[in-house]
Formats: sequence, C-alpha cells, structure tokens
Amino acid sequence: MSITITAFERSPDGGKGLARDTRVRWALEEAGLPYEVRLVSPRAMKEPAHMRLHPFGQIPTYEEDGLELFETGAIVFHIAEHHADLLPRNAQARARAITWMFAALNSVEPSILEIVTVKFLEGDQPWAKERMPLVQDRIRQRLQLLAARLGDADWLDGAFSAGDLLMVSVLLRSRPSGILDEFPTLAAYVARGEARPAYQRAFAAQLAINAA
Ligand code: GTB
Repeated sequence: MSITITAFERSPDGGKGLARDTRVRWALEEAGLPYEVRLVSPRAMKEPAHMRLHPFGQIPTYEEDGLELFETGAIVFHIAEHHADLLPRNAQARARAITWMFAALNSVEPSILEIVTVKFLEGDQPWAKERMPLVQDRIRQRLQLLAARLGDADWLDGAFSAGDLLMVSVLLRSRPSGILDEFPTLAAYVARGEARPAYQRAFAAQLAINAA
C-alpha cells in the first residue's frame, strides 16, 4: 500500500502544527502507516492537477492505491476505519466515537475559526474590534460545555479514539488566543493528546518542513 498526502509547501503558522495536514499525519502515525507528503505551493493548489484532487483547491488530500480523498474528517475516518485502532469495535461505542468526530468539526471548530475570520479577513473593518469579544465569548460558551462533559475523564468516551484526535486538533487552534488555557481540564486534555508518541512524530514531521 502506498499513501501520499498533501501539505502546505510552507505553513503560514511556521510549524506550530495547526494546518490540517497535522491531523492526517497524526492518524497515520497512530496507525503506524508510512506515507509520502507532496508539498504544494499556494499557486499549485489552485491549478488543475491539484483541483482534480481537491475541488476547493486546498490541503490536505489523501491518495491510497487509486483512492483519492479530500476533507480532513473523511480522511481521518477512512484511516480510522480501515487501518488504525482509532474506533471501538463495539457498534454503539463506535457510533459515539464517530459522533465526537462530527462534534469536533461541526460544533466546536466553527466558533474557533471565527477568530481567524475576524482577525485576518475582517481586521480592517471598523467593527472588527467590537466583534472580537463576541466571538471569543461564543468560544468560551462552547468550551465550558465541552469541559463539563469531559469532566475528569482522560478522553471523551472511554479509550482514545478518532473523536479525541479531531477534538484535540480543533482545540489546539484555540490556544493562540489564550482561551484554551482558561479551561484547565481542556488544556490538560490537549496536553494528553500532544504527549502521544504518534502526535509527537506527526508534529516533528511537519515542523521539519515548516521551521524557518
Ligand atoms: N474543510 C477542509 C478540511 O477539513 O480538510 C478545510 C481545508 C482547509 O481549510 N485547508 C487549508 C488550505 O488549504 C489549510 S488548513 N488553505 C489554503 C487555501 O484555502 O487556499 C487551514 C489552516 C491554515 C493555516 C493555519 N495556520 O497558519 O495556523 C491553520 C489552519
């Protein structure tokens, strides 16, 4: 089996691991699967060769023996389903882990991404400064409920799963704003994810490309 993913030629975060290829790398490392990385420039991302793989001209993409995927959630799900011990065998526990994958991407990440929108896309608007605290408060509301659900458990539902992999990855994006650290149990949850050897390998691999 041969697996190739795509990543930024140079991530705008300079190696903090926040671009979405890190999530795919992490899942592949959890599965113990070797993979190649094709680096794409911003221009190449919008050219036909890449647009054939990714209809929106983005990274990451995933190629495996003729199978071509885009969307990080779908890629991580594929890896979890076919290659890794990232989803429980019990049908109900499996469905709950998949639910957490969707929750990470649909119910937690959108509010966190709004910070990027306000900061970088709307930053020059006269109302941007007023909007930011509203956006930050919406993130806090979501994280408060997530923290309540996690309680003092290590992971969201039993053993570490693809749901935790995506939730930790999503929460990492709230760290630069300082909001993650307002929730010590979530910060500790993220730290547990980061301490996993598979995450460390994924992080190091992207850092090797993106560090100055
Ligand atoms: N829904 C898609 C998925 O989950 O795969 C979204 C993919 C996506 O947003 N890709 C981004 C991309 O290709 C990179 S990850 N952007 C280029 C473009 O659209 O032209 C998002 C990202 C970018 C930068 C940072 N950063 O610098 O911290 C973090 C995350």
